[in-house]
Amino acid sequence: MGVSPEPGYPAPSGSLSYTRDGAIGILELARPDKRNALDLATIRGLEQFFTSPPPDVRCIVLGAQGDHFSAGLDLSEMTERNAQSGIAHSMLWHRAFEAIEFGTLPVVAALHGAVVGGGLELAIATHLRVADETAFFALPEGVRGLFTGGGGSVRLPRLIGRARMMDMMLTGRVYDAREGEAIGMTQYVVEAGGARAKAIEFARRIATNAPMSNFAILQGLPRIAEAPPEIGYLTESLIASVAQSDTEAKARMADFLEKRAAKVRG
Ligand code: 1HE
Repeated sequence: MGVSPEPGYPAPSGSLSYTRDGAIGILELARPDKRNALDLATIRGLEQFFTSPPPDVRCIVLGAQGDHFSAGLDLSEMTERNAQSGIAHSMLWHRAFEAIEFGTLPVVAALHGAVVGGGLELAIATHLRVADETAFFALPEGVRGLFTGGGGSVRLPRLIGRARMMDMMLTGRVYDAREGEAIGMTQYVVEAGGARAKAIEFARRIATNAPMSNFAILQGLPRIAEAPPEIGYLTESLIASVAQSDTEAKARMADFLEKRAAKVRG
């Protein structure tokens, strides 16, 4: 399976680079000289990409060039912002990251080095995170006189708990990769330099799931988990019923019953 730049999908901004590897699309933050600080062009590029992802891929790997995933918000763009433009800026981030979390394709993040501030907010909008041993997680907003603006105060407490996020913001606490895994910030840790390859491996596997199942997992699971139980149970029944009536599901179940499908192995 060759890796090819996608002519139809040029980097929406110069700070993003896109290649395709079979059914997998690989999008990378590409401002390593600025430690992949997230400027307006990059956030707009992410919004554009994930709102209309390439039609012929089934899973996206989101990684980064250079030694760090992302240093967060580009602080050089902040100085002139007033309250009103600050709200608009934050809402743009929200739209971009919602396009990831509630988009049509599963997104696997490959993390290394700094995953901080807005970079962490970006990482936790993805569906699966693979960090290498060099990764570290922090929220330096408190130190910089800022607050999260990319949905971090909504997503991160659900992931690691409110008390831990409070600690990170008040004291500047930094979690290393293993600690991040232990508290649920990342699902996997691999050896230094291995996150991209592992993320691609997971993405290939995810791409073989029935598309309807992936859709149900992405759209249904987070909403059901946040819903009052009585709404959650009903929504689960409805989604389960739609998923199992899909012809793909019927074919896959027949494959298993007729001994053509792989078994689950311990
Ligand atoms: C930047 C940024 C940035 C680096 N905005 N330009 N984020 C932070 O508070 C993290 C700030 N960055 C760092 O702590 C460090 O840069 C790193 C630990 C990520 C990497 O350190 P290092 O030694 O590899 O790089 P460096 O020498 O600090 O930076 C290299 C260049 O990148 C340098 O520019 P140069 O022109 O002097 O070469 C830096 O100025 C530039 N750079 N980080 C702009 N963040 C939606 S709200 C979200 C709120 C937040 O994200 S707050 C957290 C902001």
